[in-house]
Amino acid sequence: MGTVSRGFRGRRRSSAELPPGQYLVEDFPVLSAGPTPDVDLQDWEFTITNESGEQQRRWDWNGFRALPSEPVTVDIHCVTHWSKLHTTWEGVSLDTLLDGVETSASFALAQCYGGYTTNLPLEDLTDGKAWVAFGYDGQELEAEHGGPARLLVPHLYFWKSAKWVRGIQLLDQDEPGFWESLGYHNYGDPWQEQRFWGD
Ligand SMILES: Nc1nc2c(c(=O)[nH]1)N[C@H]1C(S)=C(S)[C@@H](COP(=O)(O)O)O[C@H]1N2
Ligand SMILES: [Mo]
Repeated sequence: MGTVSRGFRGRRRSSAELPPGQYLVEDFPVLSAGPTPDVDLQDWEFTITNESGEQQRRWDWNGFRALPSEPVTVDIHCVTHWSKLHTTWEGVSLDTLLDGVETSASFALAQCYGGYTTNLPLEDLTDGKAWVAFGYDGQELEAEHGGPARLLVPHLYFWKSAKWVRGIQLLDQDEPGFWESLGYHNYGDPWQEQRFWGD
């Protein structure tokens, strides 16, 4: 890390900000493997289940929205090669959601309304690296982008940022999610260009 801040460099977009093989977009593409699920806030819940299958946490929408949230400005990188810089979100840190959860798990599987799943090491969700986001660009997160709430894990390819997230299952053994079982890289670091199996 150098000492020149992003603010000092201003708004110029240098290729140093783009992982290999990525190009910039100004719009916000929608990529969904299936239809946008209709999630009623009355029925919405977010749960955390531990490696023994025990439900450790459960929030309804009001309970979730009563948790402390924070603004997040991050770059996002899709495996289909588009990147979008300085996107602004509002979300609850996974550190807040996982606070006090007793677990010896090393892995997590994000589960979504509509059935999509994605896996990641638990440590990629902690220490300020991941959020459950409900706001985008100063507005409520739109349904096509994952509203009411989606996972936001910007240091990994954007398929790990599960839309319409409804829970996190903690696991002792890693378990591939939807795209991971169809040939996408298990981890998905955009800076290492980990797009597919074997990358
Ligand atoms: N539930 C769910 N989450 C998902 C997806 C999906 O199909 N279903 N697609 C993933 C992929 S491949 C990408 S690139 C991003 C796209 O998010 P966007 O539509 O907001 O751009 O969502 C990810 N999260
Ligand atoms: Mo993607």
